[in-house]
Formats: sequence, structure tokens, C-alpha cells
Amino acid sequence: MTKTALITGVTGQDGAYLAELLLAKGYRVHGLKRRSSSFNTGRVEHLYQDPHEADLRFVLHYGDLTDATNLIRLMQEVQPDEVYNLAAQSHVQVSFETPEYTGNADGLGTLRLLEAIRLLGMTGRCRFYQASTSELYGKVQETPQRETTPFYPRSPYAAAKLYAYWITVNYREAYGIHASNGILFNHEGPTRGETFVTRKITRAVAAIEQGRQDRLYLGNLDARRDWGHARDYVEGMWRMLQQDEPDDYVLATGETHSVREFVELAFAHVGRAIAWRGIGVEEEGVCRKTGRTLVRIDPRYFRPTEVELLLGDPSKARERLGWRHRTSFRQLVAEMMAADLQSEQTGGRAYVDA
Ligand code: NDP
Ligand code: GDR
Repeated sequence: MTKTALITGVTGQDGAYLAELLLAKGYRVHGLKRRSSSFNTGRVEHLYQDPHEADLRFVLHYGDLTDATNLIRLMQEVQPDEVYNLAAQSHVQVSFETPEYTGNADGLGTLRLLEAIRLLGMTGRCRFYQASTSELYGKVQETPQRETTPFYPRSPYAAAKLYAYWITVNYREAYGIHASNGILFNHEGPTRGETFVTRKITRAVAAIEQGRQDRLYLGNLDARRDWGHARDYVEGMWRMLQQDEPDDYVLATGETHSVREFVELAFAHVGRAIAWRGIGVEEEGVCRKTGRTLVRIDPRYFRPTEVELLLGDPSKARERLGWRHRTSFRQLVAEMMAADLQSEQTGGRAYVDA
């Protein structure tokens, strides 16, 4: 029987990869998109189907996680077997500037979807995935971080996601909903949002190579992240909802790297070795061959409270879901660099996912 899924955040990095995966598995996929005055469906353009086609398998609906009546109506209309709640104001730095909105969309938005399941009498037949995050761990309590590691959120984003995490657990326990949290460590790819550090770096290196940018300005070079590929991680989301019992799982690579290492690898991809000079905000990254300054620090990118070190332990997901990451850190950087170099060379902003 054809399953039906609803993906909130379908126009985002993960939403697009997940939609692709579910369509390949034969699902009918409905996605929530926001009304925007500019084009915001670029990542799912290749999945678009003319609404006049007879057997529509990919359908987009307008909506917003801050709009409860819209969500209830949509859930009633779509009657999904599985809901993947990926929509969020997902930028940590931006959440310090828009804390109330972030709380509303990321925290209460999750509640609104769970309430829709309850109000519509769908508790026994609609499975729910919540996009939880390694940002929940925040200030380091223990490494590697696993499902039992205590949370200590360090941003309005993480605090909102903490509410979402626990309300998901609560609705599972209170109403028997098959609701699971994926505690996902950072995952990236060529379609990563352009203001997250990995994509900011790969785009800048490509633009510098083309002579279109002088240098790259960054904040904390010593933050460490457990970076994987988004394509691998959406597979884990789906596996969580195929289990007999709902549960919470960490998805991570089990390796950690600094922002500085990411910068070095990205420049190495275009044949430039970087030497670091100076300290603190005076530090700069210089091309060893030419002596040209390619990286500078701009304190505006420092966060009021930082998450210094993330390193995940994905053992539970490996043992129970049979999930493991496939893309190495080096492969990830190489793939992102190749895509950004190609889009720079062709002069367009088309995304290349190779
Ligand atoms: P993106 O920022 O790429 O995508 C976010 C999506 O949410 C977009 O489709 C966006 O729409 C949509 N959205 C934002 N606000 C609202 C709203 N109020 N109502 C409806 N839709 C909204 O994020 P990712 O794909 O990277 O991440 C997916 C989810 O996973 C997010 O919840 C994120 O917090 C979480 N997460 C991500 C990790 C990562 O490393 N990528 C790690 C752990 C968790 P639009 O396109 O119009 O902006
Ligand atoms: P993060 O991702 O905050 O981990 O959240 P981001 O790429 O924004 O930052 C990673 C680390 O890099 C440091 N950094 C910079 N970050 C940005 N954006 N810009 C800079 O110029 C810069 N310089 C240094 C940051 O301080 C940070 O330590 C992502 C999001 O996808 C969340 O939604 C998700 O929940 C977590 O990953 C897991």
C-alpha cells in the first residue's frame, strides 16, 4: 500500500533530500512551503510535478508552523501515515536576534503538529519524527555525546528545540503516539544554506579562486563539530519511523573537526596551503605560496554563548537501526567544493549535487 508522508521544511536542505528518498521508496509526499515574495523552492525543483497530472506523488501546500489552524486543516486533508517535522528557524546566530519567533516556530510549532495529531484522532495511525539537534547538548557535559548525555542549551534556538524534544517525548508517553526524536549532529552538503559555516567557506573559496571575492571573514575558528552528509542522515530519519517502537536516536559520524580544519581542507582543494598568523581577533589565514591574506576574523560572527565541542556517539542508531554514515569528512568537503567551483565557473547559482 502506498504510504503518505508530510514533510514540514520540505524546501530546506534536509526536506529536499528526504522528499527525494521517500519518493524513491514509492511514497506520496506532501510538503509544507512558506509563502515568500521570492522563489524558495529551488531545492525541490527537480521533484516538481505539474498539478494537472493525474497521479500526483509530490504536492506542496502553503503553510507555517506558527499557524495552528492551517496545520490542522492540512493534516486533516493529507491524512499522513508519517509526519517529518523539519521546519524551523534553524540558524543559531539568528536565534539570538529573533528569540521569540524562534521559540514560536521551533518550540510551539512542534506542539501544534502533535496537537493536530491528537485532535484529529490520529494518535494510533500517524507516526511523527522530530528534528532534534546536537545543539541540545550545548555546554560540554560529556563526550562523546549520546542519548543519555544531559542537555545544556546555549541559544534561544537550542532552548526552543529543547521544548520540542520534550513535548515529543511527552506526547509519546501521554497519548501513545509513535513519536521519535532524531538528535542529529551537523550535516551538510552542496545545498546547505549559504550562511552556515561550511557552505560559507566553500562558496568563499570558490569565489576567491574566480577572483570575485578578496577574502573570507569568520568568527570562532576553534569551534569543533561532528560534520556528516545530509544525504546519509535523512535515511536515518526514515529508519526511525519504520521501527515497531518509537525512540530517540543520535545520528553522528563519531569524528570531530574544527572550523579551522574545514577552512584548510577547502583551500587545499584548490591547491592553496594556509598558514595561520597572529592571535585572537588579529589572527589571519595567509596563502603560504603568495603571502596573500585569505581569512580574517570578524567578531560579529562570535556568538554570545558558543557551543565549543560536538562529538556524537551513534552506537544506538548503528545497533538498532542498522544506520551508519557513509560520507567521510574529506569527501564532504570535496563534494561541496566541487559543486561551488562548478556553479562559480558557470556564473550561475545553480546547485550541483554531485
Ligand atoms: P534549513 O534551514 O535548510 O530548512 C528549514 C526549513 O524550514 C525550510 O524549508 C524553511 O522554509 C522552513 N521553515 C522555517 N521557518 C518556518 C515556519 N515558521 N513555518 C514553516 N516552515 C518554516 O534547515 P535544515 O534542512 O538544515 O534542517 C532541517 C531541520 O533539522 C531543522 O529543524 C533544523 O533545526 C534541524 N537540524 C538540522 C541540522 C543540520 O545540521 N542541518 C542538525 C540538527 C537538526 P524556507 O525555505 O521558506 O526558509
Ligand atoms: P551550528 O552551525 O551553529 O553548529 O548549527 P553553523 O555552521 O552556523 O556554525 C558552526 C560553528 O562555526 C562557527 N563559526 C561560524 N558560523 C557561522 N555560521 N558563520 C561564521 O562566520 C562562523 N565562524 C565560525 C560557529 O560559531 C559554530 O561554532 C547547525 C544548524 O544547522 C542547526 O540548525 C543545527 O541544529 C546544528 O547545526 C546541529
